[in-house]
Amino acid sequence: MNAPVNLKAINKDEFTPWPESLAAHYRNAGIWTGIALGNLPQLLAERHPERTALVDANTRWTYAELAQQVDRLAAGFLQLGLRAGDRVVVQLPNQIAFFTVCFALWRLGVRPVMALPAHRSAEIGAFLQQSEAVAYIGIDQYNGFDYRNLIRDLVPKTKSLRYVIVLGEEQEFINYDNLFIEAHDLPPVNPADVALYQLSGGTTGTPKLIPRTHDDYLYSVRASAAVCHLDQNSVYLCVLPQAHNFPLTSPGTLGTLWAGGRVVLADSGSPDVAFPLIAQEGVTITALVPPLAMVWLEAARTRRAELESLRLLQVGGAKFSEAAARRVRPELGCTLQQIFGMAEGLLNYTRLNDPEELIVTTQGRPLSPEDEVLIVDDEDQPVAAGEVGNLLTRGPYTIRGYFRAPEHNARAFTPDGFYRTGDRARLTPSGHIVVEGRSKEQINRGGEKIAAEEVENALLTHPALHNAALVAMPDPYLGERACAFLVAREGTAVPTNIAIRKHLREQGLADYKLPDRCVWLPELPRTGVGKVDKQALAQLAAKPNQ
Ligand code: OOB
Repeated sequence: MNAPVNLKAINKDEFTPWPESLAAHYRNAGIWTGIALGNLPQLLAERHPERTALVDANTRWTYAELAQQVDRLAAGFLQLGLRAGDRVVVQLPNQIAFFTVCFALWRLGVRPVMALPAHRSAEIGAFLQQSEAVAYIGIDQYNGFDYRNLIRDLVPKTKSLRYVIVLGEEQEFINYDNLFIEAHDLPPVNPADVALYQLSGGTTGTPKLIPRTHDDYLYSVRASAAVCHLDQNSVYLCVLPQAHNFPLTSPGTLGTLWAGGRVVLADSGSPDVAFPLIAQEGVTITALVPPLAMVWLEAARTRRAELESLRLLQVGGAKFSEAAARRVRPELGCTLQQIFGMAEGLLNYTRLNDPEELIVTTQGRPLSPEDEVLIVDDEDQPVAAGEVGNLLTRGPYTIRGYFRAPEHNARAFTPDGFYRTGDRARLTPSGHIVVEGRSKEQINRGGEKIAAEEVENALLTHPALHNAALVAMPDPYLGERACAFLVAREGTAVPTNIAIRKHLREQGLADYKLPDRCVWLPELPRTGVGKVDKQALAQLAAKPNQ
């Protein structure tokens, strides 16, 4: 297929490689196959050209059509000026174009940064800056939001940006449809090199980019497809934002394509949209975050007949309560699979034939026999078997470092390459993981991750604020919501909560990061060493509104 490429010719500033002996082992054992992601459409089209690969609201494409369109767009990207190693921020809703774009970029060795439609100028600006992106690919409007305005404001602030490509009405930007030209041969891409950047849920002021290689990403996709028994008859419904690692790789859309199945894209997970699609397309598998799964359980009371074809419901991204998990099989008539994963790598799945008790009480076990999982105390010493501790991991698809973040990397990884997940967990005798909480300063709002520091920094730009701390408060529907504790500057009028939210929006923060509740205090509680006492604040936040 491809001429051999020099595996050593990788720019090591771009990511922290696995130790060479381990990389050799992964290659020899066939874990890393040496297939670049951009070659998948051609490879799959050779296997089953006429089968339907992708379906969205407007279009149905066979594998042959996908391969052809990807080749034509790749030629267009090349003619435009995109080159291997370039980085491109991609922000597209659940439509086929996302796959055409990503595969075409991968075909050239160009690396997409996987932004979500919910991101606003603060996030997109940070991704563009950090990645020194040469291009942004977005849509004209979606869900009442005009992405051209977002990028228009960022163009003058982003020196590296040369191309803005827009689906739909392009205005002064480059029209996406016009980029498709006659396909031609393209040089091979190094499969050991970075393919894309996923986004970290974050704990710090700026979101971190997660470099994933072709080899490691495809391994996680292939192994996930196998764990979920995907085959040509699988029909995967994607309702979560498709650039997120869960619906993209676990096994998600890419896993379904790998297995030769059919991917159905929807732009909403509401039962009114998703249930008729399940019935029409004969959907066999889908993935939800816990709050959405709760909505489906309620809707299924009267609409179960529409779910007839559904075999597997995956739930992950945040902890699914045991009580809700127990309802899935009897009320939806399908198998539940809990999945505990992270964009940095490690994926844990309950297996389809696990005893029901393990499926409803654990978050699964590691995908790969090569995954290493440790539960340690705060001194990195192993805890006694079955005890709760900090979860560390390393393996063939877990990163060894974030993109250009040496100081953060020194904290986020152990000297021997384990990633500190920031999750607190315990192991069952069967090796399944039960997530018991978190040590990282992050709020998990129904699967959407909020880095406390990022929001605190944005809050502190308000002229009336002296201090701010963001903590999680328990919520029956989302699991957690964000509560901001605020201290007003002396002598200033205390702003209204609406004014605070407006200020954060003006800072360009995505809506899901805005605090659900603001509490004003004369000062923030401190720990013995003088740090803000977030535990005390979390306890305060857990009390009902006074
Ligand atoms: C997935 O990825 P991220 O990067 O958005 O978030 C990762 C974090 C984990 O470290 C953990 O704190 C939390 O999300 N999490 C869960 C969980 N699944 C994820 N916490 C409790 N129970 C679960 N089942 O969220 C993600 C990536 C790939 C597949 C699935 C989820």
